[in-house]
Amino acid sequence: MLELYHWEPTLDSGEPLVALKEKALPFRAHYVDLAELQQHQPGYLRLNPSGQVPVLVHDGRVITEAGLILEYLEDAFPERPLRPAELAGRYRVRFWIKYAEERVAPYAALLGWLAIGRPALTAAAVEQARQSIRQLPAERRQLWEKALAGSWSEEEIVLARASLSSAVRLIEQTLREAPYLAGDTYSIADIALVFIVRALRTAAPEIASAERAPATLGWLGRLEGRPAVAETLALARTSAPERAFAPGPEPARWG
Ligand SMILES: N[C@@H](CCC(=O)N[C@@H](CS)C(=O)NCC(=O)O)C(=O)O
Repeated sequence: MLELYHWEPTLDSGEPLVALKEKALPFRAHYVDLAELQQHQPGYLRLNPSGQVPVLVHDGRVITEAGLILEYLEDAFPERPLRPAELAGRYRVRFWIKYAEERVAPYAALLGWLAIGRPALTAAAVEQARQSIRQLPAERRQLWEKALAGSWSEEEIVLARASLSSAVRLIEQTLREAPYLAGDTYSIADIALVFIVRALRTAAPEIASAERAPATLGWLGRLEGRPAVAETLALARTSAPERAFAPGPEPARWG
Protein backbone atom coordinates (compact mmCIF):
# COMPACT_ATOMS: atom_id res chain seq x y z
CA MET A 1 0.00 0.00 0.00
CA LEU A 2 1.17 3.51 -0.85
CA GLU A 3 0.48 6.61 1.21
CA LEU A 4 1.66 10.13 0.50
CA TYR A 5 1.87 12.97 2.98
CA HIS A 6 1.90 16.24 1.07
CA TRP A 7 0.90 19.90 1.11
CA GLU A 8 -0.21 22.09 -1.78
CA PRO A 9 0.97 20.85 -5.20
CA THR A 10 3.94 23.17 -5.39
CA LEU A 11 7.71 22.89 -4.97
CA ASP A 12 8.42 19.48 -3.40
CA SER A 13 4.91 18.15 -2.69
CA GLY A 14 3.80 18.25 -6.33
CA GLU A 15 6.59 15.93 -7.51
CA PRO A 16 5.53 12.58 -6.00
CA LEU A 17 1.87 13.36 -6.67
CA VAL A 18 2.60 13.63 -10.41
CA ALA A 19 4.77 10.50 -10.47
CA LEU A 20 2.07 8.46 -8.71
CA LYS A 21 -0.53 9.70 -11.19
CA GLU A 22 1.69 9.14 -14.26
CA LYS A 23 2.24 5.58 -13.11
CA ALA A 24 -1.48 5.14 -12.33
CA LEU A 25 -0.61 3.86 -8.86
CA PRO A 26 -3.42 3.89 -6.28
CA PHE A 27 -2.40 5.73 -3.10
CA ARG A 28 -3.91 7.23 0.00
CA ALA A 29 -3.24 10.97 0.20
CA HIS A 30 -2.79 12.78 3.52
CA TYR A 31 -2.93 16.56 3.21
CA VAL A 32 -0.55 18.12 5.76
CA ASP A 33 -1.51 21.77 6.08
CA LEU A 34 1.77 23.63 6.49
CA ALA A 35 -0.11 26.91 6.89
CA GLU A 36 -1.68 25.37 10.01
CA LEU A 37 1.73 24.01 11.12
CA GLN A 38 0.40 20.42 11.06
CA GLN A 39 3.92 19.26 10.11
CA HIS A 40 5.05 20.09 13.66
CA GLN A 41 2.44 17.95 15.41
CA PRO A 42 3.90 15.03 17.40
CA GLY A 43 2.26 12.36 15.21
CA TYR A 44 3.78 13.85 12.06
CA LEU A 45 7.20 14.36 13.69
CA ARG A 46 7.22 10.66 14.53
CA LEU A 47 6.87 9.98 10.80
CA ASN A 48 9.42 12.60 9.71
CA PRO A 49 11.41 14.15 12.56
CA SER A 50 12.52 17.07 10.37
CA GLY A 51 8.86 18.13 10.07
CA GLN A 52 8.86 18.39 6.29
CA VAL A 53 6.76 17.17 3.40
CA PRO A 54 6.63 15.16 1.22
CA VAL A 55 6.79 11.69 2.77
CA LEU A 56 5.92 8.44 1.00
CA VAL A 57 5.02 5.36 3.01
CA HIS A 58 5.24 2.11 1.04
CA ASP A 59 4.09 -1.01 2.88
CA GLY A 60 5.18 0.63 6.13
CA ARG A 61 8.56 1.89 4.82
CA VAL A 62 9.03 5.63 5.24
CA ILE A 63 10.70 7.34 2.28
CA THR A 64 11.58 11.04 2.55
CA GLU A 65 13.13 13.60 0.15
CA ALA A 66 11.19 14.41 -3.00
CA GLY A 67 13.94 13.43 -5.47
CA LEU A 68 14.60 10.15 -3.69
CA ILE A 69 10.88 9.41 -3.66
CA LEU A 70 10.82 9.86 -7.46
CA GLU A 71 13.71 7.43 -7.87
CA TYR A 72 12.20 5.00 -5.36
CA LEU A 73 8.90 4.92 -7.25
CA GLU A 74 10.81 4.35 -10.48
CA ASP A 75 12.73 1.41 -8.99
CA ALA A 76 9.71 -0.09 -7.22
CA PHE A 77 7.26 0.37 -10.11
CA PRO A 78 9.18 0.25 -13.40
CA GLU A 79 6.03 -0.45 -15.46
CA ARG A 80 5.14 2.85 -17.18
CA PRO A 81 8.75 4.06 -16.97
CA LEU A 82 9.58 7.71 -16.36
CA ARG A 83 13.33 7.31 -16.82
CA PRO A 84 15.34 6.55 -19.97
CA ALA A 85 16.70 3.02 -20.13
CA GLU A 86 20.18 3.90 -21.38
CA LEU A 87 23.03 4.92 -19.09
CA ALA A 88 23.54 8.45 -20.40
CA GLY A 89 19.84 9.21 -20.05
CA ARG A 90 19.80 7.86 -16.50
CA TYR A 91 22.80 10.06 -15.69
CA ARG A 92 20.96 13.11 -17.04
CA VAL A 93 17.94 12.30 -14.86
CA ARG A 94 20.09 12.06 -11.74
CA PHE A 95 21.97 15.22 -12.69
CA TRP A 96 18.71 17.22 -12.89
CA ILE A 97 17.25 15.80 -9.70
CA LYS A 98 20.40 16.74 -7.79
CA TYR A 99 20.56 20.12 -9.51
CA ALA A 100 16.90 20.85 -8.68
CA GLU A 101 17.42 19.99 -5.02
CA GLU A 102 20.70 21.73 -4.47
CA ARG A 103 20.78 24.64 -6.87
CA VAL A 104 17.21 25.60 -7.58
CA ALA A 105 14.65 24.59 -4.92
CA PRO A 106 16.33 26.25 -1.91
CA TYR A 107 16.69 29.58 -3.68
CA ALA A 108 13.23 29.50 -5.25
CA ALA A 109 11.78 28.71 -1.81
CA LEU A 110 13.78 31.55 -0.27
CA LEU A 111 12.63 34.18 -2.78
CA GLY A 112 9.04 32.91 -2.59
CA TRP A 113 9.07 33.01 1.19
CA LEU A 114 10.46 36.55 1.27
CA ALA A 115 8.14 37.86 -1.48
CA ILE A 116 4.93 35.99 -0.62
CA GLY A 117 5.04 33.59 2.37
CA ARG A 118 6.47 35.81 5.12
CA PRO A 119 4.53 39.01 4.27
CA ALA A 120 1.26 37.04 4.49
CA LEU A 121 1.84 36.10 8.16
CA THR A 122 0.02 38.04 10.86
CA ALA A 123 1.81 38.84 14.14
CA ALA A 124 -0.32 36.14 15.81
CA ALA A 125 0.73 33.56 13.18
CA VAL A 126 4.41 34.43 13.74
CA GLU A 127 3.96 33.94 17.49
CA GLN A 128 2.15 30.64 16.94
CA ALA A 129 4.98 29.44 14.66
CA ARG A 130 7.60 30.45 17.27
CA GLN A 131 5.86 28.18 19.80
CA SER A 132 5.37 25.39 17.28
CA ILE A 133 9.01 25.15 16.19
CA ARG A 134 10.25 24.47 19.72
CA GLN A 135 9.94 20.76 19.11
CA LEU A 136 11.95 20.75 15.88
CA PRO A 137 15.56 19.57 15.58
CA ALA A 138 18.00 22.46 16.12
CA GLU A 139 18.86 23.03 12.47
CA ARG A 140 15.24 23.20 11.33
CA ARG A 141 14.43 25.47 14.29
CA GLN A 142 17.29 27.77 13.33
CA LEU A 143 16.06 27.98 9.74
CA TRP A 144 12.53 28.73 10.91
CA GLU A 145 13.74 31.48 13.25
CA LYS A 146 15.58 33.09 10.37
CA ALA A 147 12.53 32.68 8.14
CA LEU A 148 10.19 34.23 10.71
CA ALA A 149 12.54 37.18 11.21
CA GLY A 150 13.07 37.40 7.44
CA SER A 151 16.69 38.09 8.30
CA TRP A 152 18.60 37.30 5.15
CA SER A 153 21.38 39.69 4.22
CA GLU A 154 21.35 41.58 0.94
CA GLU A 155 24.37 39.47 -0.05
CA GLU A 156 22.44 36.21 0.48
CA ILE A 157 19.51 37.48 -1.55
CA VAL A 158 21.81 38.58 -4.38
CA LEU A 159 23.39 35.11 -4.33
CA ALA A 160 19.94 33.46 -4.48
CA ARG A 161 18.96 35.59 -7.49
CA ALA A 162 22.26 34.92 -9.26
CA SER A 163 21.99 31.16 -8.66
CA LEU A 164 18.43 31.11 -9.99
CA SER A 165 19.39 33.15 -13.05
CA SER A 166 22.18 30.74 -13.93
CA ALA A 167 19.88 27.76 -13.27
CA VAL A 168 17.25 29.17 -15.63
CA ARG A 169 19.97 29.78 -18.25
CA LEU A 170 21.05 26.15 -18.05
CA ILE A 171 17.47 24.85 -18.18
CA GLU A 172 16.75 27.15 -21.14
CA GLN A 173 19.85 26.04 -23.05
CA THR A 174 18.96 22.38 -22.45
CA LEU A 175 15.37 22.85 -23.59
CA ARG A 176 16.46 24.65 -26.75
CA GLU A 177 18.28 21.47 -27.75
CA ALA A 178 15.73 18.84 -26.67
CA PRO A 179 12.03 18.78 -25.74
CA TYR A 180 12.65 17.44 -22.23
CA LEU A 181 15.39 17.84 -19.65
CA ALA A 182 16.80 14.35 -20.04
CA GLY A 183 16.45 14.36 -23.85
CA ASP A 184 13.68 13.18 -26.14
CA THR A 185 11.45 11.65 -23.49
CA TYR A 186 9.55 13.04 -20.55
CA SER A 187 11.03 11.78 -17.28
CA ILE A 188 11.26 12.27 -13.51
CA ALA A 189 13.84 14.99 -14.30
CA ASP A 190 11.00 17.13 -15.67
CA ILE A 191 8.81 16.20 -12.71
CA ALA A 192 11.60 17.27 -10.33
CA LEU A 193 11.57 20.77 -11.81
CA VAL A 194 8.08 21.54 -13.06
CA PHE A 195 6.65 22.90 -9.80
CA ILE A 196 9.86 24.69 -8.86
CA VAL A 197 9.87 26.58 -12.18
CA ARG A 198 6.15 27.24 -11.74
CA ALA A 199 6.75 28.74 -8.29
CA LEU A 200 9.68 30.75 -9.64
CA ARG A 201 7.54 32.18 -12.42
CA THR A 202 5.34 33.62 -9.63
CA ALA A 203 7.96 34.55 -7.02
CA ALA A 204 10.58 35.97 -9.39
CA PRO A 205 8.93 36.54 -12.79
CA GLU A 206 11.85 38.62 -14.00
CA ILE A 207 14.10 35.52 -13.77
CA ALA A 208 11.71 33.09 -15.49
CA SER A 209 10.36 35.56 -18.05
CA ALA A 210 9.15 34.98 -21.62
CA GLU A 211 12.06 37.07 -22.91
CA ARG A 212 14.78 35.24 -20.97
CA ALA A 213 13.34 31.74 -20.97
CA PRO A 214 10.93 31.12 -23.86
CA ALA A 215 11.83 27.44 -24.27
CA THR A 216 11.47 26.89 -20.52
CA LEU A 217 8.04 28.50 -20.41
CA GLY A 218 6.99 26.50 -23.48
CA TRP A 219 8.10 23.29 -21.71
CA LEU A 220 6.20 24.38 -18.58
CA GLY A 221 3.02 24.94 -20.64
CA ARG A 222 3.36 21.47 -22.25
CA LEU A 223 3.83 19.87 -18.83
CA GLU A 224 0.88 21.74 -17.33
CA GLY A 225 -1.20 20.24 -20.14
CA ARG A 226 -0.35 16.66 -19.11
CA PRO A 227 -3.32 15.02 -17.37
CA ALA A 228 -1.16 13.91 -14.41
CA VAL A 229 0.06 17.47 -13.79
CA ALA A 230 -3.40 18.99 -14.31
CA GLU A 231 -4.97 16.42 -11.93
CA THR A 232 -2.27 17.17 -9.37
CA LEU A 233 -2.91 20.91 -9.60
CA ALA A 234 -6.63 20.22 -9.20
CA LEU A 235 -5.88 18.76 -5.74
CA ALA A 236 -4.94 22.23 -4.48
CA ARG A 237 -6.99 23.56 -1.60
CA THR A 238 -5.85 27.13 -2.13
CA SER A 239 -6.80 29.09 -5.23
CA ALA A 240 -3.15 29.59 -6.29
CA PRO A 241 -0.87 26.77 -5.09
CA GLU A 242 2.14 28.42 -6.77
CA ARG A 243 1.79 31.15 -4.11
CA ALA A 244 2.00 28.65 -1.22
CA PHE A 245 5.45 29.04 0.32
CA ALA A 246 6.72 27.60 3.61
CA PRO A 247 10.30 27.61 4.87
CA GLY A 248 11.92 25.25 2.44
CA PRO A 249 14.87 22.97 1.94
CA GLU A 250 18.28 22.56 3.51
CA PRO A 251 19.49 25.02 6.08
CA ALA A 252 22.98 24.85 4.56
CA ARG A 253 21.58 26.38 1.39
CA TRP A 254 19.60 28.95 3.30
CA GLY A 255 22.67 30.48 4.92
N1 LIG B 1 14.90 18.23 0.79
C1 LIG B 1 13.50 18.07 1.09
C2 LIG B 1 12.89 19.43 1.30
C3 LIG B 1 11.44 19.38 1.67
C4 LIG B 1 10.94 20.76 2.12
O1 LIG B 1 11.70 21.70 2.25
N2 LIG B 1 9.65 20.85 2.38
C5 LIG B 1 9.10 22.11 2.85
C6 LIG B 1 7.98 22.55 1.93
S1 LIG B 1 8.58 22.95 0.31
C7 LIG B 1 8.49 21.88 4.22
O2 LIG B 1 7.97 20.82 4.49
N3 LIG B 1 8.53 22.91 5.08
C8 LIG B 1 7.82 22.87 6.33
C9 LIG B 1 8.65 23.18 7.54
O3 LIG B 1 9.86 23.32 7.42
O4 LIG B 1 8.07 23.30 8.62
C10 LIG B 1 12.82 17.34 -0.07
O5 LIG B 1 13.31 17.44 -1.20
O6 LIG B 1 11.81 16.66 0.14
